This record gives sequence, C-alpha cells and structure tokens, in this order.
Amino acid sequence: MAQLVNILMGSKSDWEVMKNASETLQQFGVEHESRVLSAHRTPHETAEYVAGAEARGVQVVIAAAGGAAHLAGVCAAHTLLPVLGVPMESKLNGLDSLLSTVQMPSGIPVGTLAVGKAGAVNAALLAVAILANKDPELKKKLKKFREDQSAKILKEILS
Ligand code: RP5
Repeated sequence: MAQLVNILMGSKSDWEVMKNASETLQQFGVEHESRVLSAHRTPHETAEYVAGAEARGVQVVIAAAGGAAHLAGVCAAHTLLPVLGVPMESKLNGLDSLLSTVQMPSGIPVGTLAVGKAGAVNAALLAVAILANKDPELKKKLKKFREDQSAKILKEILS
C-alpha cells in the first residue's frame, strides 16, 4: 500500500512524542512512514526525501522539530503538499520550537499544531481530515472518532 502520510522528525529523541502521531494514523488505518531527518544535520537528504514524497503517493507531510525548529519550513519549501508542523518541547519549554515553526513568512505555509503530544495527535487527526475529503470511508471513521470522544466526555460524572 502507498504511504499517504510521511512523518519526519529532527531527532530520534522526538519519537517518544511523535509516536503518538503514528499511533493515531494507525488507529485510522492510514499508511505512513516515520523517519528521522533533520533540516540542519541532514539537509540534502531531507530535501530529497520531501521532494520525492508526491511521487510516492504521499498527500500530507508532518514535520516535528525542537529548538531552532526549521524542519517544517524546509519541508514546505520542497513540496506543494500540505505540511503540518509540530513544535517539540525544548530547553525553552517549546516556545523557541513554536515560534520557529509557526512564524513562516508569507508565501510558504506551514500549518502549525500545539507543542508536544497534543500537537502530534492533532497533526495526525488533521492529516486524516485532509485525506477524508476524498475518502468517504475515512470520513466515516473520523465522524465515529468524534462521536466516541463526545460519548466518553459525557460519561464523566465526577461526584
Ligand atoms: C532538534 O533538536 C530535534 O528535533 C530535537 O527536538 C532537538 C534536540 O535533538 P537531539 O539533541 O535530542 O538530537 O533538531
């Protein structure tokens, strides 16, 4: 099966958080690949991998990085596919990662999610929503996910 989503992260140390994106995609049965590729440490390989994504059938790229987090912006520069950025927690509590990812100059967009685990899960859910526009079965799964989530909240009686 063709990969529909590529998840990139700047370091293996990001995987503890980014595995939540992978697990969320798995939950929806979305084929994907997760790779460590860095904007700074492997610039050529990162560009090559992202530039080839569309030809591999990929429809969404998720890019996570921390600190001077240029990965999502670099990915967006090398593809016309939507790129979703996930800022990683860092020595500055993720604020540096957030600003580096979100503050793209006009012309090359990155859809930036929350810092950390919530961002990882939501990047995957947003990727599912994008894919579901052309996949009615996936749209049904997303609708059920939302319904189950609401039902779980409504069951929480605290006293
Ligand atoms: C970034 O630097 C990575 O995305 C990671 O969040 C951060 C720290 O990387 P390591 O020093 O743990 O490899 O490029």
